[in-house]
Amino acid sequence: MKVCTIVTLALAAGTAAADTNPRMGGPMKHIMVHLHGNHLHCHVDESISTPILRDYDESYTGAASVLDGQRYNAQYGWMVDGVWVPPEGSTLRIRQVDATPGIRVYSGRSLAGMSPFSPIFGTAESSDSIEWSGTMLHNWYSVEQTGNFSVTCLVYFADAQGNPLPGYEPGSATLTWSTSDRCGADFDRDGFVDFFDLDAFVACFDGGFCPTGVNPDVNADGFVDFFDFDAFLQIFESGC
Ligand SMILES: [Cu+2]
Repeated sequence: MKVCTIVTLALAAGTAAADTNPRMGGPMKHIMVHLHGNHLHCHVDESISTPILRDYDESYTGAASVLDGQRYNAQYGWMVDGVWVPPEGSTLRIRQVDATPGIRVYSGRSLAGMSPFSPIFGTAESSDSIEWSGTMLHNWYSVEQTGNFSVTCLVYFADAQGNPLPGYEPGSATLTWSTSDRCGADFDRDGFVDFFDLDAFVACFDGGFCPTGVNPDVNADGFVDFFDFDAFLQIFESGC
């Protein structure tokens, strides 16, 4: 099986890329914001499973290098739902009111294109709120430690001073993540990412033998379902 070994080593060696662009981490998970009368409302798309903060062992180009050595994810995206505009003289703001300690946030893609990766929501002593233009916004969330993480945000109309506009109710959304401690693609934990891992995952997913310390709930949402299959394929394809 010499050929197999060589292929395996090549795959393993090819995983630590230098100077690339960060990954969103999975499909977009939108926070839809709509206005009912004087009430802003947030609806998180629950059809997409809980995102996983992951360290891909890569180094990133330019401002994105703040994510180097971090577990991160950018699947959550703010979106305006329906046709409405802020009341005259006001702007939309998002304020982070609660967060698991250790979570850092960097600003996502603007209309112009590249993410600025500026620290926001209290990261590096930044303000706890940002102005939001209302175009789709995927901020970058990162952590160093493992565990479960969440943040809660309010969306509101703000006056010129940034204070909530009287007469309007803010919307609220809680975003959650978990981390993956190891190379998720190396499912059989033999130190290599190869087709044996795919085999091992399918067996474990189907209720058969699971390697020690590994469980088929790949996206860590508490359920073993098709989303885990999807999540594993994605991890497997992107390597470690
Ligand atoms: Cu999006």
